Amino acid sequence: IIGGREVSPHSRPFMASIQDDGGHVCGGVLIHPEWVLTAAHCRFRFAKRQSAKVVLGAHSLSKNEASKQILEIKKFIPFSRFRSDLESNDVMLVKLHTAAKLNEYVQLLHPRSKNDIRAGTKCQVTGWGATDPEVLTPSDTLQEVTVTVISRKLCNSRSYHNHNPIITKDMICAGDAKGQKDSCQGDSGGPLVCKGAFYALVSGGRKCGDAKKPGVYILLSQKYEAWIKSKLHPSHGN
Ligand code: 4AZ
Repeated sequence: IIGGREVSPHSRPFMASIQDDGGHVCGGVLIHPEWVLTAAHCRFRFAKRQSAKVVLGAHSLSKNEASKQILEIKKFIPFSRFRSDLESNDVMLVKLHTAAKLNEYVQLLHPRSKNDIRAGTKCQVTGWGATDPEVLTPSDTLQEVTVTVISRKLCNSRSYHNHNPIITKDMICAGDAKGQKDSCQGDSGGPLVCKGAFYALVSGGRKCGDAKKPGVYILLSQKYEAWIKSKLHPSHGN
């Protein structure tokens, strides 16, 4: 998170840090005691997929916090039509081996499916990603910043041209006119919360903290909601 601030410890109890032996790799959101929602491209960032773990209840990644639950992963389920080349459908479910114990430090956040968000809406993005665009190492403590939704038209315009693959209706751009507030490496898979509702996931962007290269987020639209439901509750049809 660029240009943000440290959140009050445990005030975002739905946040997951997805880690491998080398430490934090991606953010995620606990949407059910056994399921974390994250970005599909995170799958390629694990040095060893077998050693990947989900850490819940954390504030500082380095400290031995009694609130932490470190859980093994049973499987990764990327969205069926995830395309890493187009950076589209960058959504993945992570099934935990054992259910998280919900308490003061570990709670669920349910996605609110929405098919668009108006440009100008202010949203919060939260994560342990890099705080310096020049030093792409994770932050020890959980950070958050407010960013503003930018229209797709502007985001796809030549002067913003951010993204080789275009910003489709499944994606939104959000940033800051001065470019000083943004998500960054390691924030991928974390939540974008607008007016208190969890609407989107951090997907990526070309750089961090550049005014004309805003962050790209995956909008949790109905198609993802239906897919999540079919994986979480396979007996209810589908
Ligand atoms: C990343 O690599 C990443 N500035 C996340 C967010 C942004 C860029 C890169 C947006 O995880």
